[in-house]
Amino acid sequence: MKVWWYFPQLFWICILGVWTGFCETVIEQVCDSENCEDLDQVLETYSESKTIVEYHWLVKDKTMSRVIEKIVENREQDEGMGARVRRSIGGSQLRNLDPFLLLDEFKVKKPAGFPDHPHRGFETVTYMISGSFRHEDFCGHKGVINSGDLQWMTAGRGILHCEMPEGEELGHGLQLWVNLAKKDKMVKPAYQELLDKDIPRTTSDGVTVKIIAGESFGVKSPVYTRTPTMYLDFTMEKGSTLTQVVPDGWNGFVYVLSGSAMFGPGDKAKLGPAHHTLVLGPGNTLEVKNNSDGVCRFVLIAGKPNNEPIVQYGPFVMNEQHEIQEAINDYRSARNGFENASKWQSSAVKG
Ligand SMILES: [Mn+2]
Repeated sequence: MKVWWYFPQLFWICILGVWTGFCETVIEQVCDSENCEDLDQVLETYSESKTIVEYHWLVKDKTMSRVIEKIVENREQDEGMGARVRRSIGGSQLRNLDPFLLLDEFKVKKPAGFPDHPHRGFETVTYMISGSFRHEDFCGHKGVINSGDLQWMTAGRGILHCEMPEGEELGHGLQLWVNLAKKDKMVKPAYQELLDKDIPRTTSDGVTVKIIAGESFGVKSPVYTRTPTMYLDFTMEKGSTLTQVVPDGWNGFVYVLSGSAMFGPGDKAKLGPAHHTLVLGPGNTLEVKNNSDGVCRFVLIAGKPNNEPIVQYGPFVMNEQHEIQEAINDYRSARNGFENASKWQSSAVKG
């Protein structure tokens, strides 16, 4: 047999080696938190996720540029106790966009805030734009996230927590709710917290991107997403252009934080002004051109749909009605994940 016959085999062995190494790096970072899930379980779930494989295959696929299917203006509304919120996903015009249940741009100043409340069945992702927020939960997990920091919280089977502004400054940020697939709804709660300085970012030709989840310009986020998710924070200088891969089959949207730009291909491009949500049509890339007079900042969020029934009752999101009743009963009777609920109060509530 000829020597060259072994070359393809060696190639695949190398690929496997690199892939395994990458998986281990991600898992180590995920498990930094003490409240963490069983490592083997995380690894198993991770290996089922096709996220990274899909990204690479896309390069070989034919490019299909996504057009903007729907544009919704998100007006500021009162969320009680002085919190001001612009609801992107989760409002009356965009009930949900599988796997996303909600995206809020919040502006909260003391004494307003979000005192003790439960969650079950999904993840809450808090990303601070400016100011600080204090977080405290019923398992003793607490901390402050500051401007640019990220907290990716998997509520799983149950979290009771409070989220309050810290200091006198206005707390300005985004909160995204990512639904969990049926198989993950009752997992043990987990946290992934990244300081601003630890979130990977890159700049190229007037485009700066912070990679909160997924991949952009060949740079990957260390955040592990049970539901394959992409979350990118773009700042585009005047005159800059961008083509970003958004995996085929994923649902995606853009939420414009400030400035404006044109989204979509060529003459099909549509204007995306600040505080508007742009829902992406099918395809595998998104083209953006900033031909405005200033800088445009927006987040691009996309995820693999679960394609499962969604039954939501406030902070509980399950697949069936009876599971909602169970969640309410579990919370009230402090069981099945809500064990500490009856004896816990946050320091904000206790005063
Ligand atoms: Mn919450």
